[in-house]
Amino acid sequence: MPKWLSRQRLFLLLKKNVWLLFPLISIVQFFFTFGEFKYEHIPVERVNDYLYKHVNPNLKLVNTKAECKYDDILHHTQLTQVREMKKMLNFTPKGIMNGSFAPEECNPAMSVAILVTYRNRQSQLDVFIPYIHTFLRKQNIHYKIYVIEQQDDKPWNKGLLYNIGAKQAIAEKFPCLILHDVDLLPLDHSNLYVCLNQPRHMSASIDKFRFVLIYNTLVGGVLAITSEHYKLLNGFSNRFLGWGGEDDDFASRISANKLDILRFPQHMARYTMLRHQQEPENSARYAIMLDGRRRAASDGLGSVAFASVGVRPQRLYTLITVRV
Ligand code: NGS
Repeated sequence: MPKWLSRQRLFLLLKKNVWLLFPLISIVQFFFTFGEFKYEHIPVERVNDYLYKHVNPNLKLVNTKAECKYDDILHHTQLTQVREMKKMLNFTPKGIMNGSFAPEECNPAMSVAILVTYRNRQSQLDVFIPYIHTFLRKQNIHYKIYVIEQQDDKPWNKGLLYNIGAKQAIAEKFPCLILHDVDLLPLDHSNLYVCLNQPRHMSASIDKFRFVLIYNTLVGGVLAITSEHYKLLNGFSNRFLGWGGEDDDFASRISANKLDILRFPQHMARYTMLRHQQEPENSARYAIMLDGRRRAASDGLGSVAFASVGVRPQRLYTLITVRV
């Protein structure tokens, strides 16, 4: 260190100018995470080659209508501003029944079940539901929203809730599942809510993390996966009780089955996260993850256990109540 910049001087300089610390920390942080901005993704021009074009056979298509188009949506990147978000909450539920919607002007090429795991966050659900309907109704897809609510005071079991939601959506013949946190809102119109022919991590760029992908195998937040792949992986482990780890365990199932994790470019994958209190952390999560691969065949979609499950269709979503 040069003489004129002794440790004491540096300390005094910072002490006098505490405000300097904030830009300094941001600059250092920016350079440390810079590489992560450029995560690997499929170019928007190639998305069409990856689309998993399957509709729910229960959806009645009309011969006289043309197939819906998706190119314009994919190429029309448009960021939702905070002031527009308020407008999106003020909507009329035209065309929505039991949480399901299909476009009228054309025949959708893709059907998607959106699975939202939930407990005790009414204020977030009140924002999420109108917002996501307003967002999705412009996407030319057939979709249905399921809210899977854990209705007891036992530790949060997100993996089990996803398995129960997936079973219901698969029984209703949905070919594609989007696993969705209730606190995440997509910001860019071009983030098409569909499956690709490999699992897609959709929430790669969240404002809470300054739009940086925090690690490459992250699949938590919002993930699109075909029902066939979900079954192949035997879904989620049912053994993660409390916050954390179940998504990382799912990522290891993805790689054990030699599937990829695809992503859209950063600007398309932007989300905002609603503030909330986290479920208590699962201190055993790292230990459970250790024998993840050995357990995968016996712990998952094929072995869900619960005290009771109820399915209650409502106008804006189908509620699946679970007591574990
Ligand atoms: C990791 C957790 C994941 C979680 C991710 C992001 O540390 O379950 O953070 O969490 N893994 C473990 O704890 C092993 S977030 O800040 O978005 O809630 O999804």
